Amino acid sequence: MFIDEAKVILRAGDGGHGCVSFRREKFIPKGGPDGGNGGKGGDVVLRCDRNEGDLESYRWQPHRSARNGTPGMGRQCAGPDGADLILPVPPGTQVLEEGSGRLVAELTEHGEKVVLLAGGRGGLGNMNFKSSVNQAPRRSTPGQPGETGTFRLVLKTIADVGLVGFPNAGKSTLTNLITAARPRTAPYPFTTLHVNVGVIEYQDRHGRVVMADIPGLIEGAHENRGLGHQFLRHIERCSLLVFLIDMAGHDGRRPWDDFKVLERELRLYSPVLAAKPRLVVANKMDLPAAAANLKVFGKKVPAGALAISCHDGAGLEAFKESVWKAVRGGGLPSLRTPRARPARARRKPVVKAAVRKVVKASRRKPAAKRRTSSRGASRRR
Ligand SMILES: Nc1nc2c(ncn2[C@@H]2O[C@H](COP(=O)(O)OP(=O)(O)OP(=O)(O)O)[C@@H](O)[C@H]2O)c(=O)[nH]1
Ligand SMILES: [Mg+2]
Repeated sequence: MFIDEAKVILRAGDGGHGCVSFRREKFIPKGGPDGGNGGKGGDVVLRCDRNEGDLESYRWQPHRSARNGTPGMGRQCAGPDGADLILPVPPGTQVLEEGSGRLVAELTEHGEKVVLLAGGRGGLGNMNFKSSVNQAPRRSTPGQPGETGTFRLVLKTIADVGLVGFPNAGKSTLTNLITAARPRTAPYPFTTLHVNVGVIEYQDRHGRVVMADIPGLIEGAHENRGLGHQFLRHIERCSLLVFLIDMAGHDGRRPWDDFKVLERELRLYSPVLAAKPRLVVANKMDLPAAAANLKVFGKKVPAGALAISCHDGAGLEAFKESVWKAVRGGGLPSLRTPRARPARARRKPVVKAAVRKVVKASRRKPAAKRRTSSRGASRRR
């Protein structure tokens, strides 16, 4: 099972207590205090690891604790520090404080580490308290308790391109064709239940683009229809969204209606996500109804669509090229980035009829002047 959200209850290690001890050796009377310090408690550390696929292990084992520090010992021996608890998480994991929802940390780069909870400091042994006036102190301090906390781990996949489309549009088929990922494909809706990440390799350019195939989105997903819309979090970090439209019109649906629904559902999930650059792609162009539908689609959606067919591989090179230009090459001129709706134009101030009359009258030329000018005109005639 793919788990992209988990609650964890964490505890850092307590510090070891300081020790009270006196040196006792043959021929050394009154050897003095030699109680060592306690060791520090272990920290709770999150480490970003690209070999981790999801957060499944945290779902089944949410309680985790770091080791406590060992108490100090005689002969001025300090107790060893407790071992840190290292928790591997996949790239793109966000750590939110349970309750407040405050973002505490975000791990995106492989090898990145974040100390989430600090272990308690070790206590001081009695050797630290000797002085000229107190040569045999029986005092030590206890170790500090380690920090504790409850957090929510949320995985947001890191990908350059996110595939958005209705179920059965061919998202997984496309991912299978142009990446090494092998998501399941089948001629029924909701074959994909979680995000699949594939890498498009560009051998000639020595580059790669990471693409995320997500479950299908349907009308009413914001009201939890289908698989809901929570999985859209996996394409939140993408720099390009590919709207994959079934141009043959599945189940009697019309492609331009599908496009409108996808746009709307994205907007309802997050206006920021909906405003991302997009590339509209018309799939299943090998099917009979597709060509006629594409013509109508071009009229209804001004940006048009890039025609491909995963069945016979037509247009796939052009698709890869467009994706490269959009993600690595500074964007496509044809890419439509919906702009935020402009602020509503301010309404003209309503001038009362009486005031308008006064203004008109003041603009009118004086009657006498008009008369002289008309006389002059008749003379000229
Ligand atoms: N004729 C034709 N069939 C296609 C094409 N692309 C995909 N299909 C078929 O469409 C069906 C659904 O494909 P999937 O890749 O599973 O669709 P999906 O968008 O991943 O669907 P969900 O995972 O359910 O969201 C499969 O039977 C594919 O063989 C195409 O270009 N032409
Ligand atoms: Mg799929």
